[in-house]
Amino acid sequence: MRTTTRELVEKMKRGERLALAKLMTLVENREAETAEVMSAIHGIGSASIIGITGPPGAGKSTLLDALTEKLRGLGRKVGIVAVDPSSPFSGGAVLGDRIRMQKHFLDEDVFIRSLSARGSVGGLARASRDVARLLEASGKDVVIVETVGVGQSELDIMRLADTVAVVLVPEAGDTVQAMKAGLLEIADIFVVNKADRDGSAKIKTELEQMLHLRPPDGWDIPVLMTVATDAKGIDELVEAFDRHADYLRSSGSGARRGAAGRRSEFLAVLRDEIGRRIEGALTDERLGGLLDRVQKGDVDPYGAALELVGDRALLEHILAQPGEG
Ligand SMILES: Nc1nc2c(ncn2[C@@H]2O[C@H](COP(=O)(O)OP(=O)(O)OP(=O)(O)O)[C@@H](O)[C@H]2O)c(=O)[nH]1
Ligand SMILES: [Mg+2]
Repeated sequence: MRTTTRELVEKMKRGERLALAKLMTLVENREAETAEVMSAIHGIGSASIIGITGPPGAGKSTLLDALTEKLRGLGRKVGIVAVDPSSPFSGGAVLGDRIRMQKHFLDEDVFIRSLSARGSVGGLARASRDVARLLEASGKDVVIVETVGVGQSELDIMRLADTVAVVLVPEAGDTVQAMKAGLLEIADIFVVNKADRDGSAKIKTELEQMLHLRPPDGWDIPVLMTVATDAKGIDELVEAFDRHADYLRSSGSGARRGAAGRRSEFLAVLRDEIGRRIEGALTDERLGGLLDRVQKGDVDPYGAALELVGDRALLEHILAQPGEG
């Protein structure tokens, strides 16, 4: 690891916000040093990672704001990751969040980071998880990850969370849409926001009926009602998060999730690192020569790939690449 990066990690651990922000940028861009940084911060800190997702405009950001206020009142340090998988830019929604969260800007113990889909979706899910880890290592007690929308990418991102809250609103068809999108599978807590509007009792009943059909697994998914704009129902929400954290600890379910997460993380990093080394060797004579023959059509891509994995010397040579890229 470069000295500057090591220094950044040390500074971040001491609570320096600028160092934290720089490390986040490095990790978001998936720089070659990401693996070393993540390895260096392993096991540092202990935060509850909470995911908040749901359809656009459900009030997730407003809820997050009220939640942050409440958590700060309890003396907990809060990290926030606002992820927008649909936009390659730091777009409108995220900008809106920034403005909304302004009252927390002067609070040293709140750190807000926005991430957008610059690279692949898989890359975004990993960047989100790593950014959440950095926040944990910097001493946050709670890290909240908000995603916009209801697609596969949101589901992937939500996998990083210990507890997932799915936010719905009393609008026709919303429940059905959410179910189709697979939100029922990932929800640990349902929040019916905009409970000041008509139809919120109905959607709550609908959800509870649907949840009854699930086989019992030790955690009864609560359906809570909130009015985020008036900070109503926030105490109950925090209480539900704490109960779920207790459940994860006492049931062993948290440990199982952790093991499964570490497994897929390890495999993903391994693929990444090997991929980097291949990229690094592309300009090299031996792999380059094979690539050249593929490009000319002299060998078919499948055959060439199989030839490569059968060539131990070439494989070893590739794996010995520095892996910059
Ligand atoms: N009536 C009512 N309006 C609300 C409530 N919560 C949020 N809103 C309004 O709903 C709109 C959307 O709120 P956001 O917090 O931006 O929703 P979001 O889910 O973060 O939106 P995206 O990030 O764009 O998906 C805003 O105009 C809020 O003021 C609520 O409890 N009741
Ligand atoms: Mg939002």
